[in-house]
Amino acid sequence: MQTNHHVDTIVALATPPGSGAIGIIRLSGSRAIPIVNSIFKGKNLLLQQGYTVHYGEIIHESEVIDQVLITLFKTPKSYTGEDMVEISCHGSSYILETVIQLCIQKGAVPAMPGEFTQRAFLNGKMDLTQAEAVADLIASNASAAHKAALHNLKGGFKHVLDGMREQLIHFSALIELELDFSQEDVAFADRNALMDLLLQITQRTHQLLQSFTLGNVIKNGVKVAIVGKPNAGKSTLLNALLNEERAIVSAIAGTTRDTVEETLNINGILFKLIDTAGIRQHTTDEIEAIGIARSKKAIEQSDIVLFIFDINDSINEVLSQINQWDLAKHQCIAVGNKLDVSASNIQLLQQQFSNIPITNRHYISALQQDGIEALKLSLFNMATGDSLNFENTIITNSRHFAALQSLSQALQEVKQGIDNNIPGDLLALDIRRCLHFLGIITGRIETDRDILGTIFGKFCIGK
Ligand SMILES: Nc1nc2c(ncn2[C@@H]2O[C@H](COP(=O)(O)OP(=O)(O)OP(=O)(O)O)[C@@H](O)[C@H]2O)c(=O)[nH]1
Ligand SMILES: [Mg+2]
Repeated sequence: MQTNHHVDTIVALATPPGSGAIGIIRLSGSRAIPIVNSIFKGKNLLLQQGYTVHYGEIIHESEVIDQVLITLFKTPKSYTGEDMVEISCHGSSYILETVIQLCIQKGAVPAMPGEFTQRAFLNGKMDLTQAEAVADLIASNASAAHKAALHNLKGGFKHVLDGMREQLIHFSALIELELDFSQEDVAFADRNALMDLLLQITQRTHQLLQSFTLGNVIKNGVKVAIVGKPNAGKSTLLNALLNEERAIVSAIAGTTRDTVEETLNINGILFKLIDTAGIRQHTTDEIEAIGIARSKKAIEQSDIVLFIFDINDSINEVLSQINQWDLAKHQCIAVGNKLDVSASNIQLLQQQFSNIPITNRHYISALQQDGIEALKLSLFNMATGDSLNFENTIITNSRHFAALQSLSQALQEVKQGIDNNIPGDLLALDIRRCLHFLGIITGRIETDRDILGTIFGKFCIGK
C-alpha cells in the first residue's frame, strides 16, 4: 500500500463486475464531491447536504453516458469518515467502466482492495477487529458465520478487549503510582487484588482462545467423511442427508469409485460431506483400489467420521472394520444402517453392538430416511460442542488467536513476577507487554503498514 494513497480521492466499483440492474461506483476523499460534480448534469452537488440523493446525468463532452442517482455523504458521517459519493448507474459494464474512467480523468485514483475500509480504520471509524469483521461478513455464506461476523462488526469483540485493556491500565496505574512514591516504601497496589485482576483477565483470554475451535467450525465448516464397507449404504445416506439423489446408489458392491463431496447446512453450520468408496481389504480392481486410497485419506483429513455399517452384519465384522481403519482415534459417529430390514428393534441393537468403541451411535434406515434428523443433530452438537452462543465473542481469525496466545504468555509472566516479588518497575514493563498484544488485535498501537496491507489486501476492491 502506498503511503500517500490515504490523501488521494479513490474510486472503485462497489457492486460485482458484469451486468446487473444497478451498478454502484464509490468515491472517497476530499475531492470526491467536486470530481463527481464536474461530470454531473443536475443540481450543483457542491451546495448539497450530506445524506441526500440527487437525480441527474453523467455527461462526457456533452454526450450523456447514463441517468444516475448520486448519494452524498459528508465527513465525518460516512463509512470512511471522509466525503463520499455513491453513483448508482444502470448496471452495464460499459457504462460503469466509462464513469470510473471519467472520475480518474478528473483526478480520482483507483482504490486498492479494502481501501475504503482501511480508511475507515485509519480515520478511527472502527478498530481492526471491526474492519476484519467487514471482510468476514462479506465472505459469510451461512448463518453462523454471518452472526459471528455481525457480532464483531457491532463491536462485540472490541468491547471485550477494551474491558481487558481498562483492567490492565488500572493495574499498571496502581503500580506506577507506587513507583512515584518509592522513597516512602508504600504499596498502593495490593498484591492480592492485583493477582485477582490478573486471574480474571487470564481466564477471559483462555475463554477466547478456546472459542477458536468453534470459530474454525463456523468460518471454515466441518469436513465429514462417510466411510464403511461396500454396500453399507454410504451413498444412500449422503442422499438422505442432502435430501436429493446426488450420489449413485446400487446393489453392486464398489459402486462409488471416487469421493463425492457436497455441502450440507445444519442450523447455520456448513458440513462438507465426503462420500467415499467402500473400503474392503482385498481388491484386485485397480480403479477401486485408487478410490479406497482416497477414502483413507478422507478419513485422515476429516474433522468427523460417519462410520456406517450394516446392522445385519455380525458385531465381530463391525469391530474388525473399526480396527482396520483405526476409527477409535477419530471424532466418530457410528451409524447402523438398514433398520427397515432388520428383525431387531433399537434396544436389541444397542445391546448387540454395545461393544463398539464409539460412544455416539445411531440406528437408521438411509433408504427410508428414518433417523436422519437425529443424526444431523448429533453432527451439529459434535461440531459445536453444544456451545454455540452468539452472545459470546467467538474467535474466528487466526491473527487474533496468535495475539491472544502471546497475551496469555505475557500474563503468565506478570503472574510469575508478582509471585517472585519483582520490583514494580519491572512489573510495569511486563504489563505494558500485555497491553501491546491487546493493541495488536485492535490496531490501537501503531500497526505495521505491511500487516495492514495483508489484512486489507484480502478484501474485494470497492469495500
Ligand atoms: N433395505 C435397505 N437398503 C439400503 C439402505 N441403505 C442402502 N440400501 C441399499 O444398499 C445398496 C448399497 O447402497 P449404497 O448407498 O450404494 O452403498 P455404498 O455404501 O455407497 O456402497 P459402495 O459405493 O459400493 O461402497 C443399495 O441397493 C441400496 O438401495 C437401507 O437403509 N435399507
Ligand atoms: Mg457408494
